[in-house]
Amino acid sequence: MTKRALVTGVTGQDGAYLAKLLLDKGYMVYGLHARRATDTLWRLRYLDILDRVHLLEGDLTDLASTIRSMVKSEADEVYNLGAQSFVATSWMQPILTGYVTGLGAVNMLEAIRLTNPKARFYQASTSEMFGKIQEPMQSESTPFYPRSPYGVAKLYAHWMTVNYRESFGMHASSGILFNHESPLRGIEFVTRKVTDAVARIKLGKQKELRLGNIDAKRDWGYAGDYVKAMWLMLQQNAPDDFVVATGRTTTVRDMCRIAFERVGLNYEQHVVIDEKFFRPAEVEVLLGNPAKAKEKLGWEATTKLETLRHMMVDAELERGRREG
Ligand code: NAP
Ligand code: F7E
Repeated sequence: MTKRALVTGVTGQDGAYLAKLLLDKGYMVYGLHARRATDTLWRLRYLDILDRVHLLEGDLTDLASTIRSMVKSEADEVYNLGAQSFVATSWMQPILTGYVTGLGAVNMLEAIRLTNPKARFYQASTSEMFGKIQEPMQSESTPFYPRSPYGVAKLYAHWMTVNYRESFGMHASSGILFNHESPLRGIEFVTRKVTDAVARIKLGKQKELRLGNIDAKRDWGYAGDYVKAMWLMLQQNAPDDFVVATGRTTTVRDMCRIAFERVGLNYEQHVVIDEKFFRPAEVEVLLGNPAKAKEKLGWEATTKLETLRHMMVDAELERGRREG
């Protein structure tokens, strides 16, 4: 029988890659699609899957939408990727972030509980929940200490996922994913902001790149690898929580250097530090321990940061040349 999946946030970076993965596995894929005045379907077009994903209009903050999406999709597996996901914005819109990123997950859990409690649920949790890190390498047992309204909202959604699992016996799993990037990353996130600038500088369209705290360190992986871990979690007999990471951490500065070097440029001649991009409270360093995911899911990150940076710079150069 054809398996059916519902993906919230299907128009986002991970939603697009996950939808592609599921389609390739023969799933019928439904996507919750929040109406916007501008075009948000470009990633589904980029992966050439727009006509194969069944888009269901709805918003995570609207319980009727989540119930209707469950009824219409008759999903066996639900991946909750929808969120206000930009950390910096979460200080400007903390309440909206709470509604979408926190309560939105509960709307989805309630919709499942009311319509088909046997459906399996994946919650997109995040390394931002570790925030001010309590251990040098963060695993499933590391205490949380979120540092932004986004991290706090995600922590609420995470514990609600655990709670619905323990209270109602739901197959609800939480993937604590560290930063993962790709050519489909939103332009406001630092890896894509850098590769966009590298291409524009190389093509003579821009001179400088303004950044905030380039001493921050992140454990960066490739989104195409990470969506496989999401799927694997829902194929397990028992629900559980997993850290998904590479186990290597790098400064924003070095990540930048690698990208500029790809086109023969020196980042030091182009990067300007701008206070505007500093955050009210910073997550200084993140480094994940993916041992449990390797042992139980057989999952491992396979794309090195250098390969990822080159992939993103090359895609950006091609975009830049196409746009003229
Ligand atoms: P993304 O590109 O920002 O995508 C977010 C998605 O959520 C978009 O499709 C967006 O739709 C949708 N959305 C926003 N508000 C919504 C609402 N009110 N109702 C329904 N949908 C709404 O994020 P991503 O990088 O793919 O990440 C996917 C998920 O994983 C997110 O929950 C994120 O917080 C989490 N996460 C990401 C990372 C990472 O490094 N990428 C790491 C850990 C966890 P529009 O396009 O219409 O705005
Ligand atoms: O920042 C520093 C910034 O915005 C990374 C989201 O997917 O991953 C992402 O959150 C670091 C931070 O990602 C600029 O201060 C310096 O230390 O790319 P980012 P993030 O905040 O780590 C987690 C796991 C998620 O769950 C989130 O949804 O880079 N940084 N200068 C800058 N960051 C940005 N955006 N822009 C700068 O100019």
